[in-house]
Amino acid sequence: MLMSFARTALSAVKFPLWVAAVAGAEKSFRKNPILGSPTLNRLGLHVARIRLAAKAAEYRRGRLAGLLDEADRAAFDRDGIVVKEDFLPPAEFEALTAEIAGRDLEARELRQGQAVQRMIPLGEAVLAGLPRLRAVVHHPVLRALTAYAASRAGEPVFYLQTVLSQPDGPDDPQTALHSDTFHATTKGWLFLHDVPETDGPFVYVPGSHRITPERLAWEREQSVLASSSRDSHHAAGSFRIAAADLPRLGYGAPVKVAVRANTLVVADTFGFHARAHSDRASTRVTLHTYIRRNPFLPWLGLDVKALPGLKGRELALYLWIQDLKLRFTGRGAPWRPVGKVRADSPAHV
Ligand SMILES: O=C(O)CCC(=O)C(=O)O
Ligand SMILES: [Fe+2]
Repeated sequence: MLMSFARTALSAVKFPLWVAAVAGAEKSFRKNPILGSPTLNRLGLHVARIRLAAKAAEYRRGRLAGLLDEADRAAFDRDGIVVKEDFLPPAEFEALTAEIAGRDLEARELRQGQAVQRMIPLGEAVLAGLPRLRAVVHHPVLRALTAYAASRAGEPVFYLQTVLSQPDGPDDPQTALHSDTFHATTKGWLFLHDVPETDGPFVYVPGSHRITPERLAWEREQSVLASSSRDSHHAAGSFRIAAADLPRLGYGAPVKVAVRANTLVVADTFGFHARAHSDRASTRVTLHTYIRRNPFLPWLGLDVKALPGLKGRELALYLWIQDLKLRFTGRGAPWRPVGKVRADSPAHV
């Protein structure tokens, strides 16, 4: 009785937050009972959010288009992904990899199935000691591409990302084809060495960033069922899809983006993508970037995260909050600090 009263009282407090979240980037069908409501989604809540966010993204991209090379823009609009080989001049790329090699840097690790992801956050203090890397982080072509792909002019997050994959073991959830969220958003990688098809490259379904009537019908079906899905990622709003269902949505087959060192890949991860299963033990080191912000706002800038004091600290702030949460509630903070390590060292968790 007391418990049920406490639950009702808590829901009353949370209710306005759930409603407010509908107007933001919140995507979990399980955590937010409004977003997860089968009735509201049958009535079209999820599909309305997709449509509205897509309209807003199209409008914002229109205003960012001038920043980009015309060929890159056309490739992105068509495919949802841009692959730029030989991104840096060879001498600059060599100097970049030499700068990173042998450096011990403060890292975190997360195990997901047979894969371990390492993150070396690149805040201003770390970048001050890595001038070559700092120059890439501020590279105008990389900035323009990620901004256009994300349909945002805001400050991206950067970290050195290492993916350590094993061929056996429970499945890494990233190897299932999925869309990260319901709106345009970007992830980018500058590959610091070759990643052949056998070593767990990025996989993308070209054109799946575009909404087709069939995609919307599929999204509606998923949204009605998502809150009770047994797949926690699906329920959290990163919809999984079987490759066999892609043609029904008007999309082609997934493509493995095997790359040579010094290739930049920028994708809209509303489009379906995955990390290919690695056929052998492999270590994939990249400069990784992403931008995620409120998908409905029409303006490009006005990003609180670009304010002095917050600029470049989004990731540090996120990790700090996660650590606090772990300390006080015993939950959260899946990213374990592992001290200062080399980007290509073996896993610690
Ligand atoms: O690491 C990859 O190749 C893709 C992983 C992924 O799905 C993601 O980062 O959203
Ligand atoms: Fe993803």
